[in-house]
Amino acid sequence: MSAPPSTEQVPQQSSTGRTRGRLRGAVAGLLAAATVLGVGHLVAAFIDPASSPFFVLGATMVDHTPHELKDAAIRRFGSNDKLALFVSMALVMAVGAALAGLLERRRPYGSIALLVLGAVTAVAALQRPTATVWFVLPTVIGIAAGVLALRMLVAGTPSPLAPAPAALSRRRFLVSAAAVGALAVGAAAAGRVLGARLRDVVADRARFLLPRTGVPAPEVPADARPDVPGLTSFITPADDFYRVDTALQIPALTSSDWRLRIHGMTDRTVEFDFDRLRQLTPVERVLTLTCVSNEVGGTLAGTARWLGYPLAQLLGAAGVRPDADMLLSRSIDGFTASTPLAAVLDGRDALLAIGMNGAPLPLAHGYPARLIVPGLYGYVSATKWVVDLEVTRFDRATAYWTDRGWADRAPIKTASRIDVPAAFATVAAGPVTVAGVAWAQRRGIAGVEVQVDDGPWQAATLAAEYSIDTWRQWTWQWTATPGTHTIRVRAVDRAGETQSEQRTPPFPSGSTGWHSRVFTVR
Ligand SMILES: Nc1nc2c(c(=O)[nH]1)N[C@H]1C(S)=C(S)[C@@H](COP(=O)(O)O)O[C@H]1N2
Ligand SMILES: [Mo]
Repeated sequence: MSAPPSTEQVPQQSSTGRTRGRLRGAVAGLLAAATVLGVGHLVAAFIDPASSPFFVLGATMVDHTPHELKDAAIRRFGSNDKLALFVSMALVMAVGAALAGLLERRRPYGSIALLVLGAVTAVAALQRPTATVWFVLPTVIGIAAGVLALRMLVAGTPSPLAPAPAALSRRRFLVSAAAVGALAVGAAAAGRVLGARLRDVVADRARFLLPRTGVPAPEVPADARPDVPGLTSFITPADDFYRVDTALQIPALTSSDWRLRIHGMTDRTVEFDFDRLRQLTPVERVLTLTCVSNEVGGTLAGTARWLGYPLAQLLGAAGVRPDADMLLSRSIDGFTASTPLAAVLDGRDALLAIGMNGAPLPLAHGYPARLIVPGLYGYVSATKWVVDLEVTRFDRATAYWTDRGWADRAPIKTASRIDVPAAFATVAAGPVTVAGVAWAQRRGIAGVEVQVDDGPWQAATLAAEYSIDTWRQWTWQWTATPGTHTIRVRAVDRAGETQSEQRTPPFPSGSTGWHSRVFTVR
């Protein structure tokens, strides 16, 4: 006698059971993703921190971000652009992981998704500038651990295919989930401890003795820095100095590991280490550095007292061949910049900088050595963590940002900015001090003019000029009348050129346009 098919034999899930199953699926997915990242991070500590799957994905995204997005990110998040990237990556991954966990309950789609992600990450890992074949290992081991964790946890999750009796009890699921979670967090933490190279570099920097300069930079005289509250300070403290780079982790390079190789179209290849550098006398120069991504009125410019070795002298040791026209500098993290050789050899203060404002370079600003070339935007000149200088030609080589469409030749454009009063400030009618900075490195600022609403342009008072390679402060006394007013500023450089009125975006060679601010006067 055969029993009639009975609905009783197909276990039905209650709706709370279904919800619980979904919740467990999502948790399993999240924990599996955490396992991939944690285990990957731990394995990476033995290879290279840059081979950690999370960093590989992040760095790959940074390198392939269209410049519009990069500019938007810098505009919106400033130097927090990396934090913003990490947070958005983490959010996308979390959603993806939860979905993978949900799918895994029916078919191993979640595991397949993890394997695909692993393959993509492994390929991306091999493309990293410092990659060796070992770079795939953190991803491979991380993904293997993640798939195991997912299979194990999902086996304990009620689903239409593995209904309640086959599923792990709630208690056993919680225990396994906690175990996987602890494994992921523990692995990530161990990875951090083992990957403490950065701490070694912090200690190395703390011990680093700046050589004495034979040629200290002149003090900034009082008449070059008017005493106006809110006006940008003439020398930018290192902590306030804008930071722009593609490095998700600050490259960890100690002064004893550091070498600078100079080669290419030279008479000989030479290598400098700090012992060899210490036989030379560094100079000190106050120079204003500017980022090409700076918007009109933006703050991606800063002035510091740089201690360094004249690049022309270092290149002289290698002997530059006359048909070369580019200096291709390379950072330990693979970033490159193409600098016109003429700018390095024409007598300006192009430096291999090792000190900033009387201290070794901060890690984020290139410790232990970087380039500074007055008059050129940072992306074509200011390579941080620099380890290699190749003398070459523009018709043979390109660099990180020029590969992405930015201009080959990028002299800094004349710019001016209103700092005081603050944007949208309300000020009392009567005398008001308006003040700001202007820069035109290599040419120098000859004048700054201010316009209220559509009135005539009026000359601002220029503070003393420190040098043509630094910004210049200006003030203007305004007799403010009640109402809403727009104040505009423009600079004239020593070549006689007035700053361009036309508003253009930073891409591909730097923004142009006059800065204006609106104030309410009561
Ligand atoms: N290694 C490395 N060096 C780099 C960059 C980079 O991405 N990587 N960015 C350049 C750019 S675009 C600028 S504007 C300056 C910024 O230097 P700062 O961060 O010290 O202000 O560094 C330059 N040097
Ligand atoms: Mo830049």
